[in-house]
Amino acid sequence: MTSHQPSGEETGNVVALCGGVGGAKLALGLYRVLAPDRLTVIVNTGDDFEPLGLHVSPDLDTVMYTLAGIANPETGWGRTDETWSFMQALAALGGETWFRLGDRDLATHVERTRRLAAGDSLTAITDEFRRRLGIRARLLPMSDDPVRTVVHSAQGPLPFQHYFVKLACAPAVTGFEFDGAATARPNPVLHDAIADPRLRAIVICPSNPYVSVDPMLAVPGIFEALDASAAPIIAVSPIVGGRAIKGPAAKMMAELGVTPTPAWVAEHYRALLDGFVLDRIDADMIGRPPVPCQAAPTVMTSLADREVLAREVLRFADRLRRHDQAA
Ligand code: FO1
Repeated sequence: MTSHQPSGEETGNVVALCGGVGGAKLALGLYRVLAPDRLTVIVNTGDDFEPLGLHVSPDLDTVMYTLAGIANPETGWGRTDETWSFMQALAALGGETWFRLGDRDLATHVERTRRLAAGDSLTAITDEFRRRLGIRARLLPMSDDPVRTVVHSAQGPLPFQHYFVKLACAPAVTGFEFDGAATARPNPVLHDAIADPRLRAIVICPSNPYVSVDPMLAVPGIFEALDASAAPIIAVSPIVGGRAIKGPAAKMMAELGVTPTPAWVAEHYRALLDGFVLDRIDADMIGRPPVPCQAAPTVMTSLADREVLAREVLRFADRLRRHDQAA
């Protein structure tokens, strides 16, 4: 197990908005280059669902396990050194096993479900889990209220995990809906984190714009809080060379009649952005998005790649702020 600790050389507070596996890589880079307790990660909970009566928060757990150094390196989700006795026993009984819960991972869902039933908030439970796992960053579910992403598709409306895992993203998408978002309240400490006058940057991680970032922006008050922040807001493109680094983002774009390019992603976030980071292989597109752009190595294979990108994003934020102050 690689234990991750903040190294302390980068100063200032940073807020990151993040979905699952792809975004968690940059969140880890930021975590490692910043001083302890400087990073706040706001995480999508639109993917949450209740298989087998358990409350599973896939993106929260992916970020939590990643920062704790216990993420499964092969899948990116779930825990390392996992065993599958529970799933095997469940299969033998004819139970539903398309969504695979490992034995160690199960403990997270059982304890979360128990505490939610006892009246604790998802924020309080997540905070205790991260503290017990030794994580010195704040992990904030976007809301304590239930929001559920529904994928509209050629097969009709599908709950997110049904589309993503059970059907392996095969149905062509026609749109998205975030059930519950309209009446959901933002995480109770999110506003203070974003309004922090010492905030160095707000980073939209290279997550899926449609199903990881849009559910967060659909919660009333989150877009407005971001928009009002004095800190530079920078998004990192999840599209590199016309393909998604991870997951179905490019496939979804094509099905919705959009050419998957970094420029489209920048345009999608345009109302919020101060800067946009695209991969070096897309450097010829600099100037196309209507915001200042920076080319950087965005494909994060190694731990060093995550740190390099995190530093590049912070330097870019600093340049944008200086430019803003000089203007
Ligand atoms: N993704 C899969 O593709 N198959 C699984 O069986 C699966 C199980 C699973 C269990 C716990 C968890 O926290 C995540 C899990 N994921 C699984 C990943 C997850 O559903 C998706 O990666 C995200 O929702 C998309 O960000």
